[in-house]
Amino acid sequence: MKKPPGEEPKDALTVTPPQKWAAGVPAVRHALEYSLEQTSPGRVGETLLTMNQVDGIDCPGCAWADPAPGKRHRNEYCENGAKHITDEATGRRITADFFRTHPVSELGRRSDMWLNQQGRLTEPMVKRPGSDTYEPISWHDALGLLAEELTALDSPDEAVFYTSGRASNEAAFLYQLFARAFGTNNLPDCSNLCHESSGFALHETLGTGKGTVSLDDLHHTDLIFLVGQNPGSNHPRMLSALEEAKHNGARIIAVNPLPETGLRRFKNPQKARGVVGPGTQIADRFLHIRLGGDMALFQGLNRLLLEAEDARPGQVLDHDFIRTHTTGFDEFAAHVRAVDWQDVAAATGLTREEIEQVRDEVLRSRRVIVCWAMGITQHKHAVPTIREFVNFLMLRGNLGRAGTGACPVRGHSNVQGDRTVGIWEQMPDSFLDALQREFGFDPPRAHGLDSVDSIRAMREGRIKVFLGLAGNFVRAAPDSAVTEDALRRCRLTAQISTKLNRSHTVCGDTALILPTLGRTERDVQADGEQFVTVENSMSEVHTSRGRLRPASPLLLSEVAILCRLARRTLGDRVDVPWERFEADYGTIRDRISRIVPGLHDYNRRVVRPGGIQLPNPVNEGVFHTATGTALFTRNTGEAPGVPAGHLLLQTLRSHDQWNTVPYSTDDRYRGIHGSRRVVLVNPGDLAELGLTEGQWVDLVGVWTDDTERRAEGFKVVPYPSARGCAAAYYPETQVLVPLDSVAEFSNQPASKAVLVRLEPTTAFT
Ligand SMILES: Nc1nc2c(c(=O)[nH]1)N[C@H]1C(S)=C(S)[C@@H](COP(=O)(O)OP(=O)(O)OC[C@H]3O[C@@H](n4cnc5c(=O)[nH]c(N)nc54)[C@H](O)[C@@H]3O)O[C@H]1N2
Ligand SMILES: Nc1nc2c(c(=O)[nH]1)N[C@H]1C(S)=C(S)[C@@H](COP(=O)(O)OP(=O)(O)OC[C@H]3O[C@@H](n4cnc5c(=O)[nH]c(N)nc54)[C@H](O)[C@@H]3O)O[C@H]1N2
Ligand SMILES: [Mo]
Repeated sequence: MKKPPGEEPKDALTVTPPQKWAAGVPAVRHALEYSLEQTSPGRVGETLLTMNQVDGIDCPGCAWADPAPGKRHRNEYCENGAKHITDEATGRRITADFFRTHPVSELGRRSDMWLNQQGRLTEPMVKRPGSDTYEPISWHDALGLLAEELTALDSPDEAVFYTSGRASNEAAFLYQLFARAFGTNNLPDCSNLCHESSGFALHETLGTGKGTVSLDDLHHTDLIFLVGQNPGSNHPRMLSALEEAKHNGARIIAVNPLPETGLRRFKNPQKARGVVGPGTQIADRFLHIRLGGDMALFQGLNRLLLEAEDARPGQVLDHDFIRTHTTGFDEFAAHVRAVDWQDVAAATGLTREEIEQVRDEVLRSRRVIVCWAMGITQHKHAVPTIREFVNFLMLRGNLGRAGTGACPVRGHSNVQGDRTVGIWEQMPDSFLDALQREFGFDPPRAHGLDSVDSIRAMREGRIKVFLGLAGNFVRAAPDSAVTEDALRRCRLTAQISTKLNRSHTVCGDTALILPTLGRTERDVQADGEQFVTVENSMSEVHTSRGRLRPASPLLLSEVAILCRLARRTLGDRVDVPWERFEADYGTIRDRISRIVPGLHDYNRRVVRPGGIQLPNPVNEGVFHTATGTALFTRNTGEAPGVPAGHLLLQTLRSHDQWNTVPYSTDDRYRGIHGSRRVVLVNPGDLAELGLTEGQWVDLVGVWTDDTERRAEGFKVVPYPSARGCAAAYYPETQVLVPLDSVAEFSNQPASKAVLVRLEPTTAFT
């Protein structure tokens, strides 16, 4: 038998029962082990102790908010945050020699994990047309080459500028300024793949794309829904907030096809009871829902609430809120009253009694919060589902009051800030007008390409240059074969990166690696040491200051790279002081403060402990919608069907990875050790499909086109996932997600609902 493809070390799967509680002492031990493997004890201490402290480094992991300045722990980080930061602060280095001995074609056969493990990128590299090897190039020549390719385009719209949510506000602002001054709105970002559906639905119904909940709201509420989210692995510090909420009397309802460990019990390593005691039970109620069943669940719940109002008129709904702040109630109510219970049962896999019990919890709660993440946004009907959450919240006035609201839990540490400062292919005219006033050029008005449309355009040869600011576009995007082919059609692909990844191995005719400083590193420019600023999931903007010596003297900061590139490309075509911006990031923030509402007086306010809280109009009763009110909506859309012989597959994260970058082959909480090539299937489905535990299978995608999408060599693991619903890790399964399988309205890949067949493997013969 051949070894499974793309996996190092060799498959050595062991499966243990899923863990019953999250975090606790082992989490801290795992974090330190990983850290010490990567770098020295001194560097570990230096980074970890300033992490998420006032004037320290903002964790480059998730976007969860920090407690108020006086309430932070000495160690204000989680196991995974510690891993992310030491992954960047690693002592390992990639030099020009490395690329001499590893041609691009060979790197392309390595696993994502192996590529990341090689260490930090240290100098600019170029792969020339016809060559299979990266060779060193000076910064001057690298940026000159990129500028030349950009200026040679027939139209600025033949370039795309991708951003991943690690980029600071300063870098992101300059990036969009450069793209728009150059003449295009082609600014796809990771948000297109992440919370685009949330942004769309919230904008439409509430007039803002952001969540309305603060940490304080979460701490003091009566009922929290955790829908489509795995906080134990992906937002571990959220567990501390949930624990506090529980200690204050809140109840929690988790809705998930998987009984995730972090939803069960949390042992807080920062507290004595977490180290020695049984920890805190997180979810009081668990709804074992089918993939894509959430809209039906909330419609059923909304129907029950309307009927409760019929039974006790004036006592269930918040008529005052509905009258003063909303439109569309009657149409919505008529629609939801007609919801069919059989449809709800089929879509959710839940019984009516279970939903009635949830209704009773809701009726007992004066304050309710709904939290959600990728389990909601990455579905075909994501936008209507989130609109239904909004309907649900508004029925009882759970919006704009303390302890209530909508909480899309963001992924990347600054994904929200990047949007605030202009990374979006469809920024509103008010922003573009402000840009025009400030810098005197006329920004393009036509909407640009998002991530999925960028791939389509590349595939059709309409895009010639791809530039990535952070991230790993090739692995983050769906339909690997299609996306890789699309990228290879470009004349030039260039990546501003800290670590090696797959996107460096899928090259246009020419390819550039532009290595940059990470957040952990000291950033010294002409006017002295600089800091950057970022915005978390709760709209708090604060500083992040790195302390470590840069991984290489040849690294430039993202800001410096962008300023130099802009000067080389645009010359004096626009009146932007790029050199000043590079020397003193405060001058960038001055400009932002005049363009972005809420960031006025940016430099002075952001350095105060805790930073700036951006206002959320919803919490002031203001709705920037077409009607000036919040909207009730009527939502339709069938839950994804699962024909006999098939499974619906969700592609998700393990406990030990950061998005496209696996750190190990373990997923401790789910009891998976030694391999990521596993598919988790309900035991009942296994029996029905005639499959056995431990069997090797290929996952074969089923879509409306005739393209075969096959992910080879996965081991079957029986797992308590909802019936008909399987799970496997992203990005290994990226090859299965069809480019055209997207959420309606938001154009976000539906990577949590991929129809597959499981076939005996062809990989090892
Ligand atoms: N350690 C770590 N932290 C991270 C990341 C990471 O990779 N590693 N990534 C960051 C980023 S960018 C993001 S966006 C977030 C992602 O955070 P999550 O959204 O928690 O990430 P996923 O692993 O995609 O998990 C999706 C969860 O939704 C559930 N789910 C899937 N489909 C459905 C459904 O139809 N209905 C319901 N109710 N549940 C469903 C899955 O079972 C799973 O528990 O995490 C951020 N934090
Ligand atoms: N099938 C499937 N696909 C998905 C998802 C899914 O659940 N399933 N999730 C989607 C989601 S939610 C997201 S957010 C995207 C993630 O998509 P991306 O944000 O594009 O991917 P990451 O894996 O976070 O990018 C990691 C790379 O970023 C670079 N990097 C790290 N830090 C820095 C820095 O400070 N500066 C610079 N310049 N570079 C840096 C490193 O080179 C590293 O290799 O993937 C999406 N794709
Ligand atoms: Mo994300």
